[in-house]
Amino acid sequence: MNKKVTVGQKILSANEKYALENKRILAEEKKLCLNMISSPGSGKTTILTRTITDLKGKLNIGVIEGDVQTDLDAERIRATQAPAVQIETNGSCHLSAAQVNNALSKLPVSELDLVIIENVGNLVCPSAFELGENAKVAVLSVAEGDDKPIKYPSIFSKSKVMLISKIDLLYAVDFDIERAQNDALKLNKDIKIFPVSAKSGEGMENWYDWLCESVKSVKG
Ligand SMILES: Nc1nc2c(ncn2[C@@H]2O[C@H](COP(=O)(O)OP(=O)(O)OP(=O)(O)O)[C@@H](O)[C@H]2O)c(=O)[nH]1
Ligand SMILES: [Mg+2]
Repeated sequence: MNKKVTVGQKILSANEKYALENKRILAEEKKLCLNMISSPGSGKTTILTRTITDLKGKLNIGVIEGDVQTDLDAERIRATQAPAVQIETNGSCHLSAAQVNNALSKLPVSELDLVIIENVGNLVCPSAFELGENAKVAVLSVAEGDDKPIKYPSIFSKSKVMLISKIDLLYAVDFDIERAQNDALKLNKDIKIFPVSAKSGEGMENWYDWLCESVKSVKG
């Protein structure tokens, strides 16, 4: 007679195993790790280069760059003197935890205060793959439209922070900040929302304060 045995333990996917391993490495070193997710071109790398430059002497930031092709973004980060590792996914629309595990081994993690992962530009796929981060940061530029939180709810539901970027362009586009904020808060009542412009610098201080506080709370 065939017996059915129920195993009361979740079988982890390869991605989940690597994500747990990344979490363990980062927790052991007491480093904050953020996973930045958005559509292509919302301004992720520009926000990172300005953040690294403005927080020089306050926070040491290392970056893992994910792109389908090229190491252009890692080069932009290295131009600020911060360490960066480029992952080219060669077609995949998101980073995997295994790729991040490999990139972490190439970063001087012990010398950093935080690691920021810039995921492949895509508002859908990256939200489904944990990388071992402490928090996801969604970026939505005003040029993309204020309906994006309700059209692509997964990433806004799972993120701790939403940066509304390129607010210097508000004069040129019909983007209702209040609507985008309210829709994101309906999906995720705890999400912190910071309207910013990496070009003019407007609003960036609020993002920096959140970063410094979060680094402090992970260091304990
Ligand atoms: N006006 C304005 N333009 C910006 C701002 N931030 C970025 N940009 C421009 O937006 C374009 C895309 O910026 P990136 O920083 O490369 O965007 P990204 O999200 O890293 O792009 P991918 O990595 O390709 O997904 C560039 O031409 C930037 O100069 C901003 O705050 N204001
Ligand atoms: Mg980029």
